[in-house]
Amino acid sequence: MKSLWNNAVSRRIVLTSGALIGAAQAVYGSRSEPAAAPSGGGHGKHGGHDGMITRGEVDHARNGFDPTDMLTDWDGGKISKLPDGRTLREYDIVADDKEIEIAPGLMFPAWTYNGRVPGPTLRATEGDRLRIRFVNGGSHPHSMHFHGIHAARMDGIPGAGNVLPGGEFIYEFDAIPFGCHLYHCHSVPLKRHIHKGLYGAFIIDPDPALRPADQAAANSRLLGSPENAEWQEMVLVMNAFDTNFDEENEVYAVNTVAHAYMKRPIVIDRKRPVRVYLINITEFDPINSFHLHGNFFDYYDHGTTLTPTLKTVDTIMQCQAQRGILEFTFAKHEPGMYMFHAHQSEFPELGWMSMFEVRA
Ligand SMILES: [Cu+2]
Repeated sequence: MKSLWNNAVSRRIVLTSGALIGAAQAVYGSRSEPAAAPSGGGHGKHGGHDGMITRGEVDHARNGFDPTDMLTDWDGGKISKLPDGRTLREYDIVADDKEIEIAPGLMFPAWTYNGRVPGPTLRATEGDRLRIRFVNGGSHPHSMHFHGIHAARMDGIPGAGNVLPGGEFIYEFDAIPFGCHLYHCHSVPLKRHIHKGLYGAFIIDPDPALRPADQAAANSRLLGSPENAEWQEMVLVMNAFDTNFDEENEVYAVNTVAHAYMKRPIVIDRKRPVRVYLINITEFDPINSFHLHGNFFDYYDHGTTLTPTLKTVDTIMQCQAQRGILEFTFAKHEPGMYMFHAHQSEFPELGWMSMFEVRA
């Protein structure tokens, strides 16, 4: 298997060659039908890109998750009040083995949180209490390691919240600091547990009452506030898949499905500002990046500040587990298709290329 796959040429053509996709199917024995013909409808506005993106359609219903829905399906958990008046958010997360389709006809034997890759986007407000009941329904030990502030015994590493198959563990800690964070499995070998799909976004909105000096900015970040409703928010998790286990990625994406937002561009109302929660969880490559066409953005590294850490940039680079918030507007642009993609030139060809469809 390795000799068939482990060179740059095979990585590059995997998404464009029906023969190689067929080979991938044979490797995994998961689908008998050939890769579908190019779709008609979705390509009409930018048919010139047909040669640049995957052919056919992924069966999102069978996957059980849809990249368009995943942009905004915040999970606030089950909410109640603690005796001290604070908000308690309770989550149930189950890890499982599950085959998912990451490009048309290309199945990947993933490990998932709640049946999806990335796992649910957990969203809370600064200072909330979080209680996450984690059940391991998979075939290997797993955990949930949160990037946040918590006790060592809640860290989700071997010896502290690592869960054997069939077992469970309750992680409990406060939602601090505010920002754009993530969680992932921290069982060993780590690179295998991450690249199989055990990760997700973890967003903590600032509490405006605690941020008097930056109240307007804090309000705009707080989900459910009138100020926040003005914004078009979305989460983009940059990920990749090693489909032949040679410790190199064959498929790159944001939110798992290669070229999903080329076929179904993300619609932007140009009158409203845009906020992207961007997270890099890509394994095997040291960095990933985000480049926006025809526009510039302000950037908040880790999302832990309310004033930008970088102003007026059009490209940002992230190592694994680095993340941040991008803010930009198309208010003065003419409507149209505005591309965004990784600026490592190989990644867009292998799936990490997307479109904003800016509408008047
Ligand atoms: Cu794991």
